[in-house]
Amino acid sequence: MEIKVAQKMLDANDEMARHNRLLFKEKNVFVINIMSSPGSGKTTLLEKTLGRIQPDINCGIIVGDICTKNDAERILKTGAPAIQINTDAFGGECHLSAGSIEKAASDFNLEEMDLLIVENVGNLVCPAEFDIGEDVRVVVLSVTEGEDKPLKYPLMFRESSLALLNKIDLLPYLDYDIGLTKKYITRINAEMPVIEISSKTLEGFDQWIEWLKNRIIQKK
Ligand SMILES: Nc1nc2c(ncn2[C@@H]2O[C@H](COP(=O)(O)OP(=O)(O)O)[C@@H](O)[C@H]2O)c(=O)[nH]1
Ligand SMILES: [Mg+2]
Repeated sequence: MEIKVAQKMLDANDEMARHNRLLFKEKNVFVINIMSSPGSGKTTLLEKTLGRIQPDINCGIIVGDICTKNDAERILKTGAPAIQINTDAFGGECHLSAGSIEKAASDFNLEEMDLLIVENVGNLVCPAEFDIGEDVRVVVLSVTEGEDKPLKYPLMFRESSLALLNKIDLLPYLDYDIGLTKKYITRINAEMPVIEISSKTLEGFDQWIEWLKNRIIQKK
């Protein structure tokens, strides 16, 4: 009985994700779903990325956390409109659902938007299970998390179009084998590009921004 209820929830989410995808296509908005464990640097990445692509690209940001408006407040300082979803109101869910994205997106002027970036709830498991109607998924993994996370949490790496290896400025202080991480990522998703970045020093950002702009152009 419980399995049936869970299946119903997933079906309803898929239906809403289809609706979102059609809406975003009609409005010509490119949508990225950014996922990672808490603290890997998603919000910092967004702050620095927005600094590089605005005002050429009109952006909107949806951020998900169980509690607090901290991330939306950080994003608003970049000048981009930001909406915070707190899943506390839905029992503290560990992911954003297609329904919550539909509701948040209705507060934006999608006609004037080129790029909608969703920072999902920090978690390497649940967000990968829920389609929100995005065009691409980007997984962020920081070098302080250990090399083996792609093997332990394969779904997120299998379902993503790009992996960003963040915090490479910290490599001199760590026993971390970046080659091994890349080997594990390739084992899970052989086609996926991996870009090494630092959201602190902006190393690797040229490559990341180029990837992003190319994907936006491809949709138009
Ligand atoms: N050294 C270093 N610290 C970073 C980098 N990116 C983020 N951080 C720090 O990591 C912590 C968590 O970052 P945050 O963006 O809030 O992560 P989120 O939970 O994934 O959104 C903060 O203290 C950031 O300053 C990076 O590239 N290098
Ligand atoms: Mg954050």
